[in-house]
Amino acid sequence: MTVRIGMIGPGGMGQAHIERIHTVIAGGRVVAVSDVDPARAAEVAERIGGVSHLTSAELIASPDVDAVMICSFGPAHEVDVLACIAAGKPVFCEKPLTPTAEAALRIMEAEQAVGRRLVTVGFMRRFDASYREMKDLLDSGELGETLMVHCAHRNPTVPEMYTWDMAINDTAIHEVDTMRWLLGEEFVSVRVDTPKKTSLRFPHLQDPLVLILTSTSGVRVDDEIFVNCQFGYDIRCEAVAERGAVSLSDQELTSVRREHTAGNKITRDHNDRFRGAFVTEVQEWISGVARGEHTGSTSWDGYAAACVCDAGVKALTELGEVAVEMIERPAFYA
Ligand code: ISE
Repeated sequence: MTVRIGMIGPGGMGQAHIERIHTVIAGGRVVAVSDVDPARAAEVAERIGGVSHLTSAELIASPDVDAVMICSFGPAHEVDVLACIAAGKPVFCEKPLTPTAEAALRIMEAEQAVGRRLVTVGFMRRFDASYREMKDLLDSGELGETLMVHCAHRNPTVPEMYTWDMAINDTAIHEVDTMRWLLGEEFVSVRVDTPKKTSLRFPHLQDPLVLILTSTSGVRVDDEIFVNCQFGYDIRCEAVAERGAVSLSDQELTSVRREHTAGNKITRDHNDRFRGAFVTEVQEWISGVARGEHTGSTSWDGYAAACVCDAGVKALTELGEVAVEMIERPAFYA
């Protein structure tokens, strides 16, 4: 069976997904697209030999679409995810599921009302080979209890439309989700430290910043977010446990020695760094849809990450430690 996918918002991320679905991933095909810019939808549809719809509602309702991928701007996600749930269609929604926890709660309620897990959230780091190896080692218990995790998330630059809160709810949200998954725990509080600002980008941003997260068992995670670091897309993570420490390895497989230097390349962006993770993530989703099974992160994961980010955004404006407010996990998402 070929899963016929409708894509909403085929911008940079969406087109990268189309490319991998049509070249390296098996069992799916993007057959329809819609976009706020109808000219872009028409252009992408023509390129892939698909259909362009004038609205996302029309695409979701189409009998020729089995499952939907949402790659539009975060604030536009809720209405389309709810329409997919109402239509009973599996939906892969890029992160963030919604920009606020309140909106994610509405999605969870709708999904529970239909009684079937339909929503997968695009948290691709869970599919990255190095993070998976790190998790296997920590879960094995060989190193004892995890005590601290040091993370860094550096982007070369961001555009001017990147608002001050996005450092947390668009960028740090990756570590929030990955650390929840790695530790198997929720976070109870967030603090944001604000170091000296870089002079190399827009003054409206607090860049860099450091998030300090505390988990239910007291594990301390520090996360440096530096979105104008200039030199590359640099993702670092080291978990420190009672009997050892484990970190992500270098991002490129080879190291070159020449002209009195030795080193490896640093990736340029998330598509470059997480290429393999994206392929595994989307392949597992398509194969799951074909088998009628849910795979990947759930709406609960989208909600829980949004709760932590809401607290982080508050901590950035209020300074000091902010408690994470979260409902109890419904049995439906156990
Ligand atoms: C972007 O939306 C992503 O998801 C990237 O992975 C992240 O590095 C970047 O900061 C975000 O803006």
